[in-house]
Order: sequence, then structure tokens, then C-alpha cells
Amino acid sequence: MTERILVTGSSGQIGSELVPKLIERYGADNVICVDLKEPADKLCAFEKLDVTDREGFEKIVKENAVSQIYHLASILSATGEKMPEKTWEVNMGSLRHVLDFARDYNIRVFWPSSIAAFGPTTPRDNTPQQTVLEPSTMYGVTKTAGELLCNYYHLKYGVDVRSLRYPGLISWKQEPGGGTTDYAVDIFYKGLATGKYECFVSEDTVLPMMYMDDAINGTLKLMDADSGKLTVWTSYNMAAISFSAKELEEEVKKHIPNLEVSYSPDGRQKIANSWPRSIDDSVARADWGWAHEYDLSKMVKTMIENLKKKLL
Ligand code: NAD
Ligand code: AKB
Repeated sequence: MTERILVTGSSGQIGSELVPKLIERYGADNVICVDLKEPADKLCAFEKLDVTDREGFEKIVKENAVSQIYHLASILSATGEKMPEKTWEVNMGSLRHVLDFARDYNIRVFWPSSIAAFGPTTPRDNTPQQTVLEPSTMYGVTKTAGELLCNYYHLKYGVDVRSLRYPGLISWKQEPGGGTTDYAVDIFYKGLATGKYECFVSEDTVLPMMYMDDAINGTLKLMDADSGKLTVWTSYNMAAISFSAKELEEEVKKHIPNLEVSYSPDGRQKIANSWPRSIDDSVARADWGWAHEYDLSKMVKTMIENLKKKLL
């Protein structure tokens, strides 16, 4: 059967890197993109859609005989705290639509959760797969509730919905869209453009992070996995590297020696403090062979090389 792939939130940080990989696998004619925002590069069919518009969304799913949905459209943590009601409406409302379509039209779904599903009462080091989930942001609430809803649709209706708790993702093609981990990308843009960076979390802030190529490879590997091997239908812990903002500064300075970094924590510090420092992803590694490639130095070198070409 020819797979027909729908990507929501396709113009965002992850979508802009996932879409070319899906096109490589399935062909441009079999990938359909939807977002509120036009894509930077139009590589396949694109339709403007608000994913809270159930009727418009269902029409696209039916007309295109979609067999897989990568549901990336979302409002992220920092923006979410500025508009919590809208964040619930977009993140939960659209997930509910996607899960209903998956049940009614037999569609396989990928939906990303996040380290934001954890909260201040979660063990912060080597956070286990199964642990306390009491997030303190609306974004986190939608991730925890979303995980439970995915699991429910799997148990009740047999929906094949797969999910990963992504850490902060670092990439150069598209700037991140309003998250707390954005400082780990901003430092490269501002550092190369101005030689200075004012970081919005303190230098000792440690969060789990991952280079985008690892995240995309992991996502596709999970979607390819034999469903009989999967033991988690909420969302899999997924980890690569954890470092402090200061350690990132020092690594970036190996490439931009005159870089000046100052630290001026804002409201996003509180969000960062409520998230784990490192993640135990042994279940993902055992169940479907997850493995990362990029450590801190390889990630920084790759970011600098690509951003120099893009910006300078
Ligand atoms: P992003 O903000 O870069 O992209 C999200 C896209 O969704 C944007 O292009 C936006 O226009 C679109 N969108 C927002 N509201 C919409 C609506 N109502 N209708 C249609 N489109 C809408 O985010 P991203 O980093 O690409 O994240 C994608 C997914 O991955 C999200 O679920 C996010 O929670 C998750 N995630 C991302 C990270 C990360 O570090 N990037 C980490 C953990 C989880
Ligand atoms: C954010 O900071 O909101 C995202 C995430 C970790 O979910 N990057």
C-alpha cells in the first residue's frame, strides 16, 4: 500500500526538517503539509489550515486518503504561559481531532510529547520512564493529558499512535518557536551575528537536549518499529545530551573565541527549573533500538558550520 503522509505544523522547527526526510522516503506526491504559516521552501502540497478547525482538517484527511499523520502543530512552553487557554484549545483540541480521525480512518499517528510533561515533583536526574507527571506549565499539562489520551485511544480503539518525549531540540534550518530551550539555539544565531549573547536562563541551568538529526532519525525509527515490540503507548523517554548553559557557552567559544555571554534569567527560568536535568531512555533503547549520534562537541561544530553558510 502506498503511504499517504500528512504533516501538521509542517513549517515549524521540526516540520521543516522532517518533511524533506518524508519526501525522500515516500515521494513528494505522497506528502501533504498543513500549517498556519507558509513553508520557507515549498517541497510538496501545502494547505493553510488551523488544526482546531475539525471540519476543514477532516476534509483534508479524507480527500487525500491519509494513512499516517505526524501531528506537530502546537503552542510551545514559553508562548503557552502567555496564552494558557489558547494553548489548551490548540494542543488538546487538535490532538483529539487527530485521534478521532485515526480511529475512524485507520491512520497511524506520530505525536510528540516533551520533557515538559514532567514537573517540579519529578525526580530531576536520570528521570525514569514511569514517574510522577505533575507539570506546572499549561504546555506541560497538554503534554501529560495528551499522553494519557493517546494511551486511552490505543487501549480502547486500538489506535496506533506513537510518541516521544523530545528534549530541547537544537537545529539550524528553522529557528525555534517560543520554547524554554530556545537559548540553546539562540546562542548560535546571536553569537555569529553580533559576537554577544544575553542568555535568559542562569549559567548553571542544565536541561536535556538533542541535535535535530537524532530526533528525526529516532522519530522515523519509532514509526518503522514493529508494533508488537512497543511497550509504551503514552510516550517514550528519549535522551541524548545534557549540559549547562555555561558548558554550552564554553563549547561555542571554541569556534567563536571572542563571544561575550551574559546571563539574565527571565520568567523562563522557572519553567527550566521545573524540568528534568537528565533522562533515562533505556526503555526506548531496549524496545526499538533508539540510539543517538551527536554529543555536545559534534552538535556545536555542526551548528556553527551550517549557520556560517546560512548567515555569513
Ligand atoms: P514550532 O513552534 O517551531 O512549530 C509549530 C508549528 O505549528 C508552527 O509552524 C505553527 O505555525 C504551527 N501551528 C501553531 N498553531 C497552529 C494551528 N492552530 N493550526 C495549524 N498550525 C499551527 O514547534 P516545533 O519545535 O516544530 O514543535 C513541533 C512539536 O514538537 C510540538 O508538538 C512540540 O511541542 C514538540 N516538541 C518540540 C521540541 C523542540 O525543542 N522543538 C521539544 C519537545 C517537543
Ligand atoms: C520548549 O522549550 O517548550 C520545547 C520543549 C522542550 O518542549 N523546546
